[in-house]
Amino acid sequence: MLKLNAALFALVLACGGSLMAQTPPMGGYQDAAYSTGTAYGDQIESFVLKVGTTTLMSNLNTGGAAYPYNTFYSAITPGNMVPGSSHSVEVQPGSAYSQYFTAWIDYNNDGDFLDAGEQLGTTANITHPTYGVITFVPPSGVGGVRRLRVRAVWNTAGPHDPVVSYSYGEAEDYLVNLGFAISTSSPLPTAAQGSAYNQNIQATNGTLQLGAARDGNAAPGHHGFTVRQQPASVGHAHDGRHVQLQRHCQ
Ligand SMILES: [Ca+2]
Ligand SMILES: [Ca+2]
Repeated sequence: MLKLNAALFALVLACGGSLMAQTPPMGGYQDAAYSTGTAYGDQIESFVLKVGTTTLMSNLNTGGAAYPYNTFYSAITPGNMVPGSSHSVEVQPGSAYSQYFTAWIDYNNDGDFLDAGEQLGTTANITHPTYGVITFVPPSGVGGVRRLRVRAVWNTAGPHDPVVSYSYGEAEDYLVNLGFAISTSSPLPTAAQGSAYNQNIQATNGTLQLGAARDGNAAPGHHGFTVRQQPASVGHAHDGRHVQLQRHCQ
């Protein structure tokens, strides 16, 4: 096992098997409440998350969700953020009414958006079709999948509270990935008996845990890994590390 950072991800490699990234369960968040919500068109029309000018994830033209006016888009693949780099949450209000926006990320993964640094920022009153832009830099050393929330509030300047009830508006939650980004192909190729090969894995953050499955043969050393960590930032512009994994199947 090679620890790069806090234990939030587990990467499991099996001889001839597949490569998986496991994340902790994400749930238990108190909803962002509204009394009237989207009934008159106060809504988040479109959401985009960018690093620099590159779009990491987007959810466009969603209109306004019905009661309770908040939606957790858990099926959308989390955008792979780059800790230490400038990102932006960009949100467009519906055409009916202008909106103020505030966004958060639960960096410490404790089920709320109240800790220091978790409020990413707030916007002025934004009128369709303009996007409100909240720029922020996610900290290094977080690692893992995290909940992002953005909410629109009519006629009340931010920063807003992440959960208390406002009259008009809409909230949307997403998952974002502050863990390592795996640049290798998945599943791993199958090594022949007695052979070895190198597998390069790029980790931008978080923890890399390497384990060998024994596929029926419990003899010690039947499957083994040799892990070599190369210097940081080899061939890459961001703060990633290179880990070279050499797998032996005997
Ligand atoms: Ca919406
Ligand atoms: Ca928190």
